[in-house]
Amino acid sequence: MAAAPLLPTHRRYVNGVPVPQRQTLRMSEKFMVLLIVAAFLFVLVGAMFFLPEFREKVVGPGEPGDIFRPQPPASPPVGGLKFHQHDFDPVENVARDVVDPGKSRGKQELEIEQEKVLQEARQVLNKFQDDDVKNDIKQDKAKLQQQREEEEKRKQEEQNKELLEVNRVDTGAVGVSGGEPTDHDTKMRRDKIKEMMKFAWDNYVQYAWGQNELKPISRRGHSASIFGNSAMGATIVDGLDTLYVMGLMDEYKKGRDWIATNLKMEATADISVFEVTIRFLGGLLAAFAMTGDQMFKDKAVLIADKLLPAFNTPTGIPWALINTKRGNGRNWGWASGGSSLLAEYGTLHLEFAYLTELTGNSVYLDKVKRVREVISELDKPDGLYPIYINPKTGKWGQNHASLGAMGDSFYEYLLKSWIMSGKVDNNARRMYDQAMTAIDKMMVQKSASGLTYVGDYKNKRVEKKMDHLSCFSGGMFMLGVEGAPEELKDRYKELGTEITHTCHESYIRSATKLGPEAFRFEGNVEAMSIRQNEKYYILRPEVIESYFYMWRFTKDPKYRDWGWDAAQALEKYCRTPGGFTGIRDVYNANPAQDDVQQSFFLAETLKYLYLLFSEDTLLPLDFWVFNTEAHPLPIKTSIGAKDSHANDRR
Ligand code: DMJ
Repeated sequence: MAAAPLLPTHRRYVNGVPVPQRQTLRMSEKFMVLLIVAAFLFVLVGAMFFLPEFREKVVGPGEPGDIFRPQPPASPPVGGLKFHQHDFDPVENVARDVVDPGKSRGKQELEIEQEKVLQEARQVLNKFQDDDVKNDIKQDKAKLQQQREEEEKRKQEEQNKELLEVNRVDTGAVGVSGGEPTDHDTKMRRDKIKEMMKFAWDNYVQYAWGQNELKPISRRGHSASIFGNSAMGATIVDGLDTLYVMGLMDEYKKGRDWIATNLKMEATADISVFEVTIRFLGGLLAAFAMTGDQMFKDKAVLIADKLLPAFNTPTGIPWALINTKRGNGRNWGWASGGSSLLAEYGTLHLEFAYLTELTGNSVYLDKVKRVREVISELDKPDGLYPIYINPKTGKWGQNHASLGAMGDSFYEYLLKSWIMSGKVDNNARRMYDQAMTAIDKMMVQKSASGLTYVGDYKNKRVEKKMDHLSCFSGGMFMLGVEGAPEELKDRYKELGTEITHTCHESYIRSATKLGPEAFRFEGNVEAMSIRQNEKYYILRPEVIESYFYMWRFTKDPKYRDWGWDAAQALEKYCRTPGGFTGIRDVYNANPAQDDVQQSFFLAETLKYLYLLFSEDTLLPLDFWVFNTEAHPLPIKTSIGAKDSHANDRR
C-alpha cells in the first residue's frame, strides 16, 4: 500500500470530513527533508566559520593550515629552560602563506589578504604589549637592584660607623677616619688613590693571600729574606691601617681576621729585627691604637717577645737578625766587620716604648733605652753617628755617616720619640738637634745650579750623591721646626723646602717622572743617576712622604700637584693587571719591571698620598706620630688631654 501524502493542517479536512492520514513519509519526501536540513547546517557552520572568535577557538590564531606549525605559547616562558621567547619569530610566521588547493583563487587570495592584515594587527598589538611588559620588567628590575644596592650601602655605612664609633669611644683615637676634602679636584685625586689601594690589595688577596708580598706579573707570592722563610702576611699587617683610614672596611676585616687566626711568626730562618719591628709591630700597634681591638695588642706582644733575644749582646745593641725558634742572633754577613747598623738598631724606640706603655711591662722600653744610652755616651766623629757599630765591643766601625741607607730612620726616631712622649723626652730632642746641626755642617751640599742635597760622609769626604731614602728628610726637617732651638727653626724650614725640591727634581728629570734609587751631582749631571744599578725605583715612599709633610705645614698647593704627578706616573709605569710593580730604569719610557709589590707601597706610599689629598683632620699631627713605616702611633699627652682612657691604655 502506498503512503498518503503528508498534507498541511488546513488541508486535512475536506468539507468537515477528515481526510484519511498517512503515518509515514514517502521516500522522495524524506530525501527532500534531509537535503534541506543538510543545506541549512552547511550554511550555518560555514557562516560560523567566518566568525574570527569561533575560528580562534577551533584552530587557534593564523591560517587554518597553521595548526601544523609551532605556535607561540599564550604567555612565553621568559627565561625558561627549554623555550625562550626569542625562539618564536612572528615575522617569519606571517611571511609564510599557506595555499589551499581546494579553494577558488580569488577567495584564497582574499582570505590570505585578510589573514595577513589580521596577523599584522596582532603583531603590532603583541609588540606594543611585549615592549610595554619588557620595559616594565626592566624598570622594576632596575628599581629593585637600586633599592638593594642602597640598602647594602646603608648597612655598610652603618657598620663602618659603628666600628669607627666604637674606636672613638674605646680608644679615644682622634681622626682615624674622614678628612674628605671639600674641593672637587682633590676629592677626585683622593678617590683615585683609594682605588689604587684597593687594586693593590685585591690582587694581593687573589694571588698571594697570606704570603709576605705579591709578584704582580708572575701572580704569586713573594718573600724577601728580611721575613725569614715563612709566610707571615707582611702585606696584610703592613697595609691594614691604610685600609682602615681609607674606610675600606671589608678589606680591613678580612685582614684583621687573618691576623687573628694565622699570624704566629714561626719562621725557622732568621728574620730582620728592624723590618719586623717597623712593619709588624708598628702595623699591629697602630691597628690597636686606632681600633682598640685587644687582639692586635696580644699579637704585638707575641712578636716583640720573639724579638727580645736579639738584645742579648754584651752591649745591649741588638743583632740585625734573630732566629725565633732557637733565639740566637747574628748580623748581616755583608755588614762591615760584622757590625749592627744604625738605621736598624736605632729604629726600634717608638714601637718598644709604646708597647711598655700599653702592657705595663718595662722590658721593652728598657731594651731601647739601653741602646740609646750606649750610643749617646760614645764620642761622635765630627758630631756624626757612624752607621756601623760592633754589638760586642760597643765600638764604632768605619767612619761613614748617612742620612740615607743604613742611617736614615735613626734620626727620624730621635725626633719622633720626643714627639710621641708628648715632648718630654728632651734627651731625644737634644740628640736630634745636635745630629742635625752636624749633618747640616758636614753633609748638606749645594750643587752647581743651587740644588741642596745630603750626601754620605765617608772618611772625611762627602759623596756627591743622594739616596732616594734620604728624601724623607725634607719632611723630617719640617716636622722638627716646632720645638727646635730658635736659631735652628728657619734653617730647618729652609732645609725641608730645599731638600724636597731637589728630590722632586730627581723625579721630573726622568722619563717616567719617578725618581731613581740614588742620584748624583757630578759635572753637568744634577739630580740624576749615572750608574745603571742606581736607576731603579721600587715603589718607595720617601719623596711623597716629604710632599705630605710640606703640604701639612705650608699649604703650598704645589706639593699636592707634585704628589698627583707621582701618582699618575705610578699608574702609568708601575700598574700591571696583577698589581703594582717596581721598575728597573726610571729613564726608560718603556722600563723593565721587577715584579714585586712591596708591602711598604701599601703601608706608606699610598697612605701618604691619601693623606696628602685629605684634610688635616685625618690623622692630625698633634695627635699622631708616624713610625718609619707610616704606621700612626698616638702621641702621649695629646691623647691624654682628649682621652679619659689615656692612663689605662693597658
Ligand atoms: C721602609 O720600609 C721604611 O720607610 C724604612 O725606614 C726605609 N725604607 C723603606 C721604604 O723605602
